[in-house]
Amino acid sequence: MIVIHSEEHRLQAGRSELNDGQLVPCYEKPARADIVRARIEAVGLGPVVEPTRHGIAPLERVHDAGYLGFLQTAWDDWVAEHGADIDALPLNWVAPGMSRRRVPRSIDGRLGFYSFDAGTPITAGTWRAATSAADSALTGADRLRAGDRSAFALCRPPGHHAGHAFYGGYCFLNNAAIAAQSLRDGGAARVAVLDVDYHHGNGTQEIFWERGDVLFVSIHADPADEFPYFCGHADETGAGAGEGANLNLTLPWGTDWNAYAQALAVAAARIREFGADALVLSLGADTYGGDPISRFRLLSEDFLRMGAAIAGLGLPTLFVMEGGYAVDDLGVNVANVLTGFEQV
Ligand code: OKS
Ligand code: ZN
Repeated sequence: MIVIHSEEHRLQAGRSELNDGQLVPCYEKPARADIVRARIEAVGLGPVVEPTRHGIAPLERVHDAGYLGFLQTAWDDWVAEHGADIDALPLNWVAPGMSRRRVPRSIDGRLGFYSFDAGTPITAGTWRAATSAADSALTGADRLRAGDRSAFALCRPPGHHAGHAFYGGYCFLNNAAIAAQSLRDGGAARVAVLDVDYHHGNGTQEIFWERGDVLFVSIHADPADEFPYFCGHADETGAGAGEGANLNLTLPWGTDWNAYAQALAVAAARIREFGADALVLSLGADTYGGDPISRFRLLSEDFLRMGAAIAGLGLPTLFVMEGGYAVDDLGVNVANVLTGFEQV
């Protein structure tokens, strides 16, 4: 399978995130993509190619124009206010009852307006890195349209927490949603997005919430216990034309392959029933037992089984990289999904 990857990912290299009451080094760091690329080359998965530039139009199909404008100038606005020595992190958010009608003028206000956590620093290279990742996903969608059975967009920064007009959870542009919309615009009548990252893909859910043409299925840690906390519950099923086209499968801390495989079978059955023409797979490997910020217990060999189960759907499949922070084992775990898929 072809792998799409840009070196520009390393322009996103935040210094620190707020975690457990402390500023700690960012878990979402360039070494993640480097080790995945190295493993993919070692196992000879397929050629690694640069993304082609797709410009702003396909981003605007999914994201708010005002939000995209904010992201493009946020770093310069931050530097003008605070200097270039510190990454931009938000500190204030709206609570229920506060007005969200006006976009604040101040950069600090706008960081809070367009975000939902303090774990996602904006840096000098954030916009370029994020657009390179979106371009990788879009180039992967192009490959499916050209007839490839599968493609892997090795995206960094990740995307599934980014919504129509917000960032957070290390995500700025929703690479998977942008690719899914691109497949729709390219002629696929129905597209399924399956999110196997440990965390709920709240951004993807929000973007397709009222859409009956894009099915979103996510298998993740119960948000009662886990980030992003405020959505991802089983009773969130979509609205309007999208009623029933959103499926959240929540699992408890400590979940192993046995329980995970059962949820994956339920997800697969729903995707089959939906009758998708193409599948976008949000591929996080933070379900791994060794992940430093997550609490499932998958083993490296389980990711081979995951890939095989996904292949069983028989759909043109675009894999889009999301989370996974056990860096030493991340290459093996991600490559295992892809080789497990190819072996079917
Ligand atoms: C607090 C930790 C925030 C967890 C972000 C999870 C990112 C992720 N700073 N999403 O899939 O892996
Ligand atoms: Zn995750």
